[in-house]
Amino acid sequence: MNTAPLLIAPEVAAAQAHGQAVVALESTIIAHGMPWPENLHTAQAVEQVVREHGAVPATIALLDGQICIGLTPEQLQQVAQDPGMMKASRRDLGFAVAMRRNAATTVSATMICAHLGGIEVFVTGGIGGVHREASSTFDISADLQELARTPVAVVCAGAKSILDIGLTLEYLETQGVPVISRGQANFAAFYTQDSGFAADQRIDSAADQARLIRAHWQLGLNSGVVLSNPIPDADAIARATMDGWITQALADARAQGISGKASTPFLLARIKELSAGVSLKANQALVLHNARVGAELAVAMAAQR
Ligand code: PSU
Ligand code: MN
Repeated sequence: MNTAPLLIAPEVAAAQAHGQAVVALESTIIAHGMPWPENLHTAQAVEQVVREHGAVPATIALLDGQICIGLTPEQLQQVAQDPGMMKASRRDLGFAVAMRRNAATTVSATMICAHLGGIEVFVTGGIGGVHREASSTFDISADLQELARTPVAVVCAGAKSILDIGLTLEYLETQGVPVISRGQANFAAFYTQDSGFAADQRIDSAADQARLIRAHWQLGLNSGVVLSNPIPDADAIARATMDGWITQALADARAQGISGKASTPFLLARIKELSAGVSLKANQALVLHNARVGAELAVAMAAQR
């Protein structure tokens, strides 16, 4: 029985009642991953792309402690503009609900809320993962544990290249999380197409992706599934160029003592500065691409139900 304080938007509820495809979208990328006003424009464009490909978007955030599954245009703008939005992962949800806070949801929290709301497909930019130097900092994103325990398919452009992608994939393997790649055999690396590491399987067709995910869950393997979708060629940044900016941003973070949940937002913002905005453009392009692929997957999953 579900007693969570869920507020499912009428359009989302109607789609679910009719067995139509719904795609969950996260809000940390809006509140903490991109600057105003590009964050709002991107969030609006992502919802639009989901619609154009036959699914209903459900952007997820907490407003006054209520878990909103699907936001009005005004609420979307609030998430993009309110400097007081918390960044909520799994451990923060109870606090935000109890204290009636406004909170943006990370991949982990969005997976939880999507699952509570009966949504199977979720689109983000890039999942969190094992940070470089995690052996000393212990910084491993809560996204990975969530993927291990919550049955939602997460469409992403791989893991953010600020991370140790090899270790991130090892962690997902240990936790039994399938990592599917579309368009290429290798796992994607956010700003760049190729991480240099192989995914478990390459599956290009949405129908086949949907069948794999369904089979995984029908076996009672109640974990998430990662669908890696590389950034489009035209917007991809060369790995060598990227590596320079990442190295600099990581050094700056260390010098300024940035750690914990501030890490990822700091690094994304710093890389945007170092790249004179090129990385932000890439981030926008990859999330729009993920929106299309996620909508296609959700449509295929709905058709097979
Ligand atoms: N994808 C993006 N930008 C982001 C994120 C994903 O393009 O800002 C967010 C997601 O919410 C993800 C979070 O869960 O970054 C990872 O944060 P951390 O490393 O603190 O777990
Ligand atoms: Mn972290």
